[in-house]
Amino acid sequence: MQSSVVRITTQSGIALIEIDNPPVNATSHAVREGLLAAVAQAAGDSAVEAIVIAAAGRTFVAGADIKEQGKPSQPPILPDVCNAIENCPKPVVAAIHGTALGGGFELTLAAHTRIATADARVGLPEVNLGIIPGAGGTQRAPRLCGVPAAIDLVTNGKPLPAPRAQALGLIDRIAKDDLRAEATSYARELIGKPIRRTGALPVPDFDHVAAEQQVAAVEKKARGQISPGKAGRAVLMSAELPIAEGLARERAIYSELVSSDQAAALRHVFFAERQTAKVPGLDDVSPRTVATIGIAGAGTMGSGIAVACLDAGYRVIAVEQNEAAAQAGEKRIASLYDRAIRSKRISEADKAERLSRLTLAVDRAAFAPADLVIEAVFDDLPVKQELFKSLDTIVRPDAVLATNTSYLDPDEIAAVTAHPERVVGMHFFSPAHVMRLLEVVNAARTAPDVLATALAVGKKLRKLSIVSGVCEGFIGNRIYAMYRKQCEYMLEDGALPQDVDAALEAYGLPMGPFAVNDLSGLDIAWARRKRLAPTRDPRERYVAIPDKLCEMGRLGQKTGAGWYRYADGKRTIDADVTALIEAASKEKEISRRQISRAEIQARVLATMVNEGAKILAEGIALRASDIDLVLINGYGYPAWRGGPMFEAGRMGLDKVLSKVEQLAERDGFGWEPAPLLVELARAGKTFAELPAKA
Ligand code: 3H9
Repeated sequence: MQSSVVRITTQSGIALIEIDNPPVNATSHAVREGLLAAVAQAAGDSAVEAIVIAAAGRTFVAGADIKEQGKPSQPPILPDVCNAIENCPKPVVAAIHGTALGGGFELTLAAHTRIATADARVGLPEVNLGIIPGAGGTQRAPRLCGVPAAIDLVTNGKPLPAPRAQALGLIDRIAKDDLRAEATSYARELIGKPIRRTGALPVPDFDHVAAEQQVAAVEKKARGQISPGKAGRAVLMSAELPIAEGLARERAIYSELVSSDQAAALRHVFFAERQTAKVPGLDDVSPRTVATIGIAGAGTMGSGIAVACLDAGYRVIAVEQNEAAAQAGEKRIASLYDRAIRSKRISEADKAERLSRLTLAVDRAAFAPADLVIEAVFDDLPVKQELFKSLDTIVRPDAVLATNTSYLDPDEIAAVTAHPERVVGMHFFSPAHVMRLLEVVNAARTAPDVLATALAVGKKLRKLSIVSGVCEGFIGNRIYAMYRKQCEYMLEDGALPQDVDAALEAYGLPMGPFAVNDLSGLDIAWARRKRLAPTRDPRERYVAIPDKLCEMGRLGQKTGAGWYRYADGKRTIDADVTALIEAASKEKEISRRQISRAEIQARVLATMVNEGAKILAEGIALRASDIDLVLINGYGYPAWRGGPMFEAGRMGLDKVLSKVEQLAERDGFGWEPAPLLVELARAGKTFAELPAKA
């Protein structure tokens, strides 16, 4: 047999079929072809008594080849390969190391037994790609682990550690030492014994009402994403249909979803995330070593950053202004860990170990051993400048200084230091130990290895780091500020906060912008508006409603009222706000009109895309897909729409441009169509077609 990606070797009656398709052994066409031929060869070879399927390199098979998805499938298709494995007359053992995901795990479910290394992980993450398992996962997994566990597995898409998978019945054995050798002796044990075919097993009894509720809860939580509900329902089907019919139905659902808009969007997100690691100019640059991180400020943000750093294994030195603030910070950090213990994410011992790496101090001199200091102090330029200046005399000259500012100019902060080249932005999102997004701000004088250090730390913190250039608000808050403005314009034009929120929640956002604003507090943006007031162009359309709310002491949930009223913590519509908004329209002589959900959604998308195009043209973002990831991971934009720049491309940029032109006509100054958007729309192109940055 000749295959460049699947090898077969036979020794003492055991055939070893080895998949070797770097980097992650995806089941691309050549692998499927090679595997099918290898299984047939082993089955027909009288010298072979049992078979081991294993993979070369760093991992077992990470799934079907995502690059092939959405294109016509070339036979043999993976379900046929899996069926051939399951029907093989000789015992087949799958030997798993690294990760066996999606189609990779499905191959092993079709094998007759599974053995894995203790650190291996297995799972069915297809829902994250907008599809359901398409090679038997939804039909074979429930036969091994039962319906409720299988629903969890296919709907949340999270991989399971091998020992957990073994406890559920998905894996039969954990290798103690040498996976290949133990898999081989396992295969030998099975010779002559009856073969256990997963597809022939009955689905264990389960509570049908509870399982139905489990899937209904998944559908409700999915906020418009189709795949999780479909995956859950496919598992339910396994209990109703014979295996062959179940497999055929699963395949039909898979085929329908794989060519859907949602799947295309989620594939875009998958590859966009992998792109973020590729930053021009950093190919041969090594990051500086970081073991100890200083954090200036242990308030809400500082504590969250501290927890993220402790979780990643760093030593942390947090400095507060006085004893009381330091103690409050320590308590806050401990309580974040207590919450993690209550939700069973960590143990008491984990908390103790993490806190043992934390030092709290009131003297900045404590930062001396830090390799990196991240400031999370009040977002005020003189405060941050004074801090950075003082750090010059405390930390080593090669220690990196990072500012967590959301709106200030890192160049102005760097300018007061002796070594501006070691200053970088690390803009965390609150709560910093939870939110996955990190904007890494490449300031004008940031040295390449300093940028690389911030990215390496971000990776260790398991954040999705997106490089941003310097501008007011960086990528995320700059777009957010514009879209918030547009939402406020809609209030004057005729909508109410609850209309805008409902329209955007229907679009897929977890929470509308006015509800979010109430949650985070209206005072932050108020302070910023006051700061920008002297330089605001008088030609700009300005909505004074939020200022009025702030002046009335309505700062959001914390004061019991903002855009809404919060009686007993429950959000209710407030007639006073409606009256205030109607009065604002009247004052500007705007005749209020009904604004449809579709119009609200279109105006928001147009705003995001127009500002995104400006950000791209200015070189603030490296690529359009980075903008998509910022909006998805920091602002709740639904991943299944692929992000605003992708969504715009799908709809056609000409359509988005005509909406932008309407905004420009109505809202005037600051709303001019971005020249890049105009250029691409006229050429019939999308943002994805822009050449990559060198
Ligand atoms: C499926 O299986 C459907 C079936 O049910 C139905 C079939 C009929 N395909 O992430 P990394 C590339 S759907 C193609 O940086 P890590 C990736 O783009 C699939 N390429 O490494 C990158 O390339 P580049 C279900 C893939 O160590 C390189 O490999 N499976 C695939 O941080 C390294 O990736 C999944 O959803 C793929 N399947 O993480 C698993 N996977 O260097 C998806 C990776 O050019 N994969 N690449 O940028 C993962 O979760 C992670 O890649 C993994 C490794 C954990 C495996």
